Amino acid sequence: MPPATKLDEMDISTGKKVRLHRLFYRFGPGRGKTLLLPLDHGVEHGPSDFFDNPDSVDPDYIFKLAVKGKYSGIVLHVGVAEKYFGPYVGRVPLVLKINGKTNIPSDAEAFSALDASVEDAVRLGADAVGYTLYVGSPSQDLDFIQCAEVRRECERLGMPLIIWSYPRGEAIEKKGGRDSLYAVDYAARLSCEMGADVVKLNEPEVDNPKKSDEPKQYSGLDISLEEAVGKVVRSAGKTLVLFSGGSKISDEDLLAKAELCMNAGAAGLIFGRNMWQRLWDDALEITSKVQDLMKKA
Ligand code: FBP
Repeated sequence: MPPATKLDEMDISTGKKVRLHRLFYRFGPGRGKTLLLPLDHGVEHGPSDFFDNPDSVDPDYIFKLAVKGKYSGIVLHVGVAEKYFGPYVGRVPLVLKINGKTNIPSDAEAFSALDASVEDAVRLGADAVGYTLYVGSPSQDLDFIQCAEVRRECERLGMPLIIWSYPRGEAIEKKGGRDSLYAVDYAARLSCEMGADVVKLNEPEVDNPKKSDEPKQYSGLDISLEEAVGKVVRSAGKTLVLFSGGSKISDEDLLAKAELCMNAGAAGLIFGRNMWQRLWDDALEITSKVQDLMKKA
């Protein structure tokens, strides 16, 4: 597998480098790897995600986990950042998620509207902004325009842009599904084309049933999961790739996923529900195991 892109190889402004340095070297596993703890689920899924571990409804609890677990950063929407970040300044970096949507309507025309700005991120002392781009959605034209405005603001203010690159909508379902290699590979490449410094992807599936409209280059592929993950990392080019955890899975499966992604060239992991849906001691234990394997990768 190709070595992951290093910060020094990225042609980015000094402001972006300073901030990415905190996320990839100063906090968390370091040595160019990042481990982020997202808490944007109150927007994306609503409070139902907090039922498994009732303590997790309190953002202060997630902050304590982020600090004690030595995460590289915590990902929040503006309201939670404004109300809870103060006591934790300097103890864990902030990534401000600046767009979002609820899961109440269907994903057919998925579009994530801005609820904050890059200037809010600067004001709050964030080290990056997060932006969700719905790849292949009928609303992607609007999304491209909104994303381009955010990118320009990021350039102006020296703020790294992390794109959550999510294939969504009926068209992608016909062409293999949102987690197919075709979809995730496209999402990886698109994030680079759109100017992301970092992209967050879901792990591609390699054993999903073939769909009739799937492009032939992908329907004929017979590759392992590790090769598929390596392929999407290459498609992202100099955009650093993070993989997400998804819904809660066993310790064994989560560690295997983390190891496979890191070995395939990922620059990091963004694991939310798999961490804070576990009770405190279990969450710290799995965090430390993930950190150990990231340090070795
Ligand atoms: P998880 O590790 O909990 O999956 O969090 C990563 C993340 O990208 C969150 O930032 C976001 O809220 C969530 O996944 C979206 O998940 P889904 O695609 O299942 O709606």
